[in-house]
Amino acid sequence: MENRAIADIFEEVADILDIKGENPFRIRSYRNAARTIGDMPSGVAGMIGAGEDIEKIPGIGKSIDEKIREIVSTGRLRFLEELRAGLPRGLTELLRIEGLGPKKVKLFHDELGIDTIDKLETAAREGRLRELFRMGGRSEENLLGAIARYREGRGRFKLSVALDYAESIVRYLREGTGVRAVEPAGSLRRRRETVGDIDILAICGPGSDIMDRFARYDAVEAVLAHGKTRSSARLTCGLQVDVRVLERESFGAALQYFTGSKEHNIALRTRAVDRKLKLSEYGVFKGARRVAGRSEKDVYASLGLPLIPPELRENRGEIEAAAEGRLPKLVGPGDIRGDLQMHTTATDGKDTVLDMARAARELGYEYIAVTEHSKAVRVARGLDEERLARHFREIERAEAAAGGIRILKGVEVDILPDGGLDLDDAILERCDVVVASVHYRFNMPEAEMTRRIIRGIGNPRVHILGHPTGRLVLERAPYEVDMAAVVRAAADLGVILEINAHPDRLDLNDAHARLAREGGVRLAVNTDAHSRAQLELMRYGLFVARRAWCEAEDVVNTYPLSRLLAGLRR
Ligand code: DGT
Ligand code: CA
Ligand code: CA
Ligand code: ZN
Repeated sequence: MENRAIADIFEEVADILDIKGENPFRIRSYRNAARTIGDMPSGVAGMIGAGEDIEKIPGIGKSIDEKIREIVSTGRLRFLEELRAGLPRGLTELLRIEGLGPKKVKLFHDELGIDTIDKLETAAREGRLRELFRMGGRSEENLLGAIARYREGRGRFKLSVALDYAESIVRYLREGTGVRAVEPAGSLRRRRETVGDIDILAICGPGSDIMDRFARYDAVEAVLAHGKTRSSARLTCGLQVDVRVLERESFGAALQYFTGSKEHNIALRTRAVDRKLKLSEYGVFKGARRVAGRSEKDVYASLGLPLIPPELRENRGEIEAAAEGRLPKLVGPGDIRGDLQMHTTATDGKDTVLDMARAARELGYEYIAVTEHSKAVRVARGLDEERLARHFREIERAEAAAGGIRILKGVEVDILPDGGLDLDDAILERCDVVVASVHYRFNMPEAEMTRRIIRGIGNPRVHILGHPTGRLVLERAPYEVDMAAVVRAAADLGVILEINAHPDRLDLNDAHARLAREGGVRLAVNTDAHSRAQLELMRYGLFVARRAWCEAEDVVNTYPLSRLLAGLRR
């Protein structure tokens, strides 16, 4: 059982207790447990199996410990099932709508009998929320927007969630009898920011137990189809997984086909037809003769193309670029030399500067920038000028102690609603790296937000615009901002745009990052880590950069330190 599945269970418990108006202390203990487990680098189930005492972990007490054991051994939590039974089914779903917390959900339910999204939508359209709760018409409109976005994203999962499951299922299936190869395909392999389902392809010898093995996978909740060449199951988290068994001779063609995208496949098939060939999931055929199929490389080669990286397969010009020999040489993990946004115990991070530096050195980095929040972010105890100056001394001490890694003095300074910055120029001058970000007052009209951001990065002390649109994947819409205008301003000013690698943010998204790259703007892929473990989230930002056609040259944290520093000067 995955940590994430366990964390989700506790999160749902907390939500239901919250709607029921239970003791806040108790609710918080479930939320803390969910966060602790979700953030843990090793599997809780494995730790229990190895006889480790997880009750000692901060955030996990005796009662949570018992519940974890129940979940790990039975795959479910009776307590949650009892809670669910006592509540209309739609209520917890309402919580998934952006801007709706347990208090509002409870209120809507008690006062208006709203227990489904449809009922909520009708009430908002009829202006009944406005009447009852003195909400403005604008709030109702926002709510309708949030409902529409929820419906669009429903049934989709964040890449990070799907990838965790997919990687562990692939590992598990590879250990099966007579299993020769197992590869994930679909949107997951293209590294889209969300995926609808997980597609897995396999090659097996005679007498293989792969499908039975798949059905026994511990996070499988229901087997939807169980065949010799195709099975399908739903996991406890709701994700659907398809497994297909293929012949070795056509495996490359199937991998190509099931990786998609559909749009890429259609364009590729047209190219095949133009060359009097037929492309299908079984291979490339000239009449009845198969001319390619064993490997993807052969399939593309038979169409006169080099292998196109899965991240580019969206029919956004990649086939033409491949044909003309101008595919980008995509940036990869091996190119990264540092990380230019992270937080420590000085504000809302969990680890000290020294811990972060040591962990970064373990990753082979040459440098990091420690970028605490500024004072406007009160919930994170953001730093004022004086505390930041003192924090710089801690950075110097940590750099000396860590040995062999440069710790750049940074800050993530807030862009205030009027576009001013939250700290004096004098202290910003002393920073090696200034990231400027928006953290509150998101709901401004587009023109105003665009002005705010452009004025913010217009301060010549700013190097990087942090998480430029403020969106949270499947949870919060980007703020209304004219990205094309921001890109033009960044290009003029020589400001770097961030791809925030945190899998909940991925902000810029792939389309915006590509717009920036093509507009002559350089990018920084930063984890925004709030703990050592989160430094490893870099890969999700790199997926976005790759989907945006970025080469190492486009990403400043691939540069050696001296080049980076020279480039940061404005
Ligand atoms: P998802 O699961 O919604 O995130 O997106 P995909 O791309 O994984 O789509 P999925 O799972 O429906 O199908 C996997 C791949 O199979 C898809 O990327 C391309 C291929 N495929 C599916 N349906 C069609 C089709 O009607 N035509 C073509 N050419 N390819 C298809
Ligand atoms: Ca899929
Ligand atoms: Ca599928
Ligand atoms: Zn931030």
